[in-house]
Amino acid sequence: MPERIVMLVDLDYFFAQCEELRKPSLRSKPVVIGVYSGRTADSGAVSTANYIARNYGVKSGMPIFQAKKKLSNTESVFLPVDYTFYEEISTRVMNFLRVYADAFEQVGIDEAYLDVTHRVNADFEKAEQLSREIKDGLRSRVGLTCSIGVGPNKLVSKIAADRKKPDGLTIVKPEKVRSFLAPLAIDQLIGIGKKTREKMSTLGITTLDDLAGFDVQKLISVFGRNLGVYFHNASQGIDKEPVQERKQPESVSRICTLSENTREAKRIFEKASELCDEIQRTLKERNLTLRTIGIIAVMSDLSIHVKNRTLEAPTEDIEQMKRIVDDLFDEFLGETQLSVRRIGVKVSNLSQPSNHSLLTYFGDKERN
Ligand code: DCP
Ligand code: CA
Repeated sequence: MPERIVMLVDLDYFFAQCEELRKPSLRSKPVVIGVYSGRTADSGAVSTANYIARNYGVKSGMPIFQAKKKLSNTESVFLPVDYTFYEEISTRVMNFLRVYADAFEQVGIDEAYLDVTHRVNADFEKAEQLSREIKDGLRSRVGLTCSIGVGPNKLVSKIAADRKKPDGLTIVKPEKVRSFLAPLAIDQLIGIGKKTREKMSTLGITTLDDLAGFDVQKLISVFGRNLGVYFHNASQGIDKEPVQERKQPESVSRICTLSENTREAKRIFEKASELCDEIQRTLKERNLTLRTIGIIAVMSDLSIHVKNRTLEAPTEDIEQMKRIVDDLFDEFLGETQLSVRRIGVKVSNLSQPSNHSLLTYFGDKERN
C-alpha cells in the first residue's frame, strides 16, 4: 500500500465547549456536564468537564456529588446534557471538515478521520499546514478548538491526537512511528483495558516497545489469533484500515406475533424482553448506541400503535432499554381495552460511541 496521510480531528471537551459556545461567560469557570439520573438532585455521573474543572480532578464518569466536592470553593457551573444541541454543532463541524478530505469517516459525535493523502500530495509538511488551516477554520467559523493527530494511518493519528490536548497538533511521520510509540503504555491502544493490561503485565509487557518485541506466536496462544495479531501489528503502528464513511442503519427493530392475543403485562414483557436481547446483539455487532426506544403493538382489531421515548444521552444498557420498553407497554395497556396480537421493539437515533472498542468486534466487552 502506498504511504498514506491520515488525520484524526478530536474536538476538545466537546459537550462543555458547546455550552461555552452559547454562553461565553462560562469560559472562565469550571464547567461540568452531567447525566442526571433524577433519583436525588445530585445523583448521576459526569459526562465531561472543561479543562478548568479537570484541573481540580474532575473526570468523565465520576459521580456528580464527587465533582461538586472537588469544586466546592469555586464558581463552578453544573449543567445537564443537551444532546440535541451538541448534535447540531457536531453536524456543522463535520460538514466543515468533510470538505478537506479525500475520504472522511466520522467516529462518534466529536471525532473524525480524514484521509488527506492526495490533497497534500503525500507530503507531511503540507499536511501540517492543512491541519493549521483546519484548526483556524474551526475556531473562526464554528468557534471551537480541537486537537489533531497526523500519521500514516488511523491508529497512529488517533494516538497522536491524544498526546497533546486541548488545542494540540501532533504529527508523526512514518520514520518516527516506532520511536513515537515505543515508550507509551500499552493501554494507549484501542481495546486494551484494565483486564488485558493486567494479563500483559504478568507477561512482562507494559510499554508498546515491550509488546512489539514479544513473540507473536506467544501472543496468539494467550489472546487468540485475531487479538494476538492485532496487538503485534498495532504495537508497531501497523494499521491498514481504510478511512471510509460508515453507513449506519437508521433504526433496528424486531417484531413478533404472540402465541395468542393477550392483555397480560407479564407475557408481553417476557416476549418484549427477548426482542430487546435480539436488538442488543445487533447493536453490539455494529458497535452502536441508541437514544430513542419505541414499542409497536398490533391489536386484536389489527390497529397499529406506536410509542417512543428519547433519552437524554445515548445508551447501550440493555437493562435500561428493557425498563423503558416495560414502561411504554404499561402506559399503552392503560390506554386501551383491546388485547394485543403482535408486539415490536424499535430503537433509533443510533450512533457510534467515540471511544469505540476494537475488542467489541472480537466479542470482548472490555473498554478503554
Ligand atoms: N462522553 C460521555 N461520557 C464519557 C465520555 C464521553 O458522555 N464517559 C461524551 C462527552 C464528551 C464527548 O462524549 O464531550 C466526547 O468524548 P471525548 O472522550 O472526546 O471527551 P471530550 O471531548 O469531552 O474531552 P477531550 O478534550 O479529552 O477530547
Ligand atoms: Ca473530544
